[in-house]
Amino acid sequence: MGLRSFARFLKSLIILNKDVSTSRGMLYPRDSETREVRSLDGMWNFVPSDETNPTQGIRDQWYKDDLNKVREVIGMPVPASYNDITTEQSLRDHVGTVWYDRKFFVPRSWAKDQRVWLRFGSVHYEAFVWVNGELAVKHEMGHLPFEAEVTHLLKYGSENRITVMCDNALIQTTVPQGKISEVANDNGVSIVQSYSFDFFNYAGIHRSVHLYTTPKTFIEEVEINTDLANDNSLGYVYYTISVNGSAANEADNALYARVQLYNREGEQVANATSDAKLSGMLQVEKVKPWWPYLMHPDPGYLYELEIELHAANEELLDVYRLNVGIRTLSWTNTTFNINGKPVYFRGFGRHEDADVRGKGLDYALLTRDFNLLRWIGANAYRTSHYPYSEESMQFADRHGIMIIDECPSVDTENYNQALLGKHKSSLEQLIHRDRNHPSVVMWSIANEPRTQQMNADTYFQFVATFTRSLDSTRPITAAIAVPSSEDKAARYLDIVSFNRYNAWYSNPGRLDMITKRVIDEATAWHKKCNKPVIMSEYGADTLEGLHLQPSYVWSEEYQTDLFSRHFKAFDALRRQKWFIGEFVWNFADFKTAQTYTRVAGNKKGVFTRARQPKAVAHLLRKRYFALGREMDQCSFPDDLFTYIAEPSESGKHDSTDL
Ligand code: BDP
Repeated sequence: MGLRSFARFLKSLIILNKDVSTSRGMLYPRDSETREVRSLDGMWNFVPSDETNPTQGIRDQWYKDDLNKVREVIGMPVPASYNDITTEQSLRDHVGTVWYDRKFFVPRSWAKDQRVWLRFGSVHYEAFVWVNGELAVKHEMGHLPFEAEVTHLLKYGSENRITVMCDNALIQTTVPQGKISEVANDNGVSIVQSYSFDFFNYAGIHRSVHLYTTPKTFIEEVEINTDLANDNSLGYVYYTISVNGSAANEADNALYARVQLYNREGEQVANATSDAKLSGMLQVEKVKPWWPYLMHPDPGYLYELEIELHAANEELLDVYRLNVGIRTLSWTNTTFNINGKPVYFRGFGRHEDADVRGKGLDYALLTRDFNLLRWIGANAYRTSHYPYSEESMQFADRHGIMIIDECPSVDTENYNQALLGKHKSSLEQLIHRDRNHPSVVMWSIANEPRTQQMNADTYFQFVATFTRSLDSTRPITAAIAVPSSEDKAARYLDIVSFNRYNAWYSNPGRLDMITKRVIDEATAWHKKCNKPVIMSEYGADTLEGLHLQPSYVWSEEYQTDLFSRHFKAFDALRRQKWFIGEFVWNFADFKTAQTYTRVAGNKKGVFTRARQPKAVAHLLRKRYFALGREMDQCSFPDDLFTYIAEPSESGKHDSTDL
């Protein structure tokens, strides 16, 4: 790129910096005295488009009537990815648009004095939604919610139809990026989606669909910030409320909010009346701060905030409740602190992934996963490589699991203006959705971006500055795999995370080439950036049940030995103080695109895809609890150590040796 075109590139980035549209509303749907919520989850009708004619349904207006009148439909569960539900390869690998529809009734009572909203937890990747044949909303970006008011589109006291067109195509200006090409096959040509990221491009209506009502004038946004004082015995909850509705616009009708905070026992611990701008502060005596799991005997403490919106004449307009955890975050160039106490992350990279349902929300799986996180003594995970469900964020709040919240930018390359706009939009939507979760302690702005490339410097400067402008209360990181000597982006981060597969992708089988390399690379990052450092990925593919002694790649023994060599490096690094966390890749085995390096997917899980432990899980559990005890004096679970033999006086070997 010449100097002039580089200047042009820079200028266009600056212009685009102002160009990101801002999310509105989308509070998690909850019922209350003034709101009703109805789920549209269940069985929908489904039909894929022809891959060679993806826009046919739009041209032929399939949304104007029932889908089963235009094509033969099949049943499709919502929420779920559609890919693995049938036995057809053509649907598993389908590229382009698919259509869903279903009918539902809206009660007559909903016609009176209120608004109705239609909300999707996520549709991957792009969605068009019609209600009774009229366009209700369009949205681009997987893994993030969107909604629209549908009051005027509904038929009250009668049957309605909702139609969704979902497009899974990824190109160079989508987040994440992909490529679509036509390739010759035995019968002609086929459309092929390719992508460099290492997880299956599951698609469909991945999370719940809700209809919900609000009053005409209602609480549209709530923003919470918290603080602690006096040795953490006094808590502060700062709130800002935004209202949507005509009553808010009448000059003589100054609205106000009555805000009450309840503890876990349901007792009121603070209350306040807002100022005219609908903001204010609650002060909590003898506060119970939100602490991560194992950092405190009562982790994940949540209060309930009840917000009542009133008109000047005292009339109660709207009620909304949400959970609040009171905690502080701070960071330096060597530490990351919660409530003033340094944190050491013991975590995982993960995926939303399961047999049959793909990336579809599943409460049973979510509950099992959190039980496993607690069992193994982890205190954190990164939402690699996209935002996880809102329900999972609520679980993390309640269990005290710290979240590094990642936007869907993965393997970012070929930097261009359109991409930057969407990348920033993904962060805007993510931060808007997750800013009130105490579990969210860091934003990850990308995974393994190609930060050695031309323009990576300017591009990530913009992304980081934009992210900070939306939330300055949390540090920013990115998981980088480029060597520190070649990277151009880490200097814009607050905390440097790096991914490295010693003795796997580099020097496979060489367990003797791990410990020093990990120490050297972490040290190089700290020397270069003078920031806290995390190892955000390390691991080895491991076929459950494969045992080979001496350990050999793909065996359970190899995964165990490889982890142990990393632990040694982490312990040497911990002594340096600026090394603040270790994240295994991956929590569980997961599906990927088909390649000869993957056996039915990526097998780097500590747990199998069915969420059962591999041998290494027992080792990792001992380490994570040992770290918890060393740093935060947590107690050990009764079954952490298996009885082997009476310890002899000379060779005493028990849990205290850890
Ligand atoms: C890392 C990626 C992750 C992959 C992992 C692997 O961040 O998405 O799954 O490698 O290859 O580079 O297992």
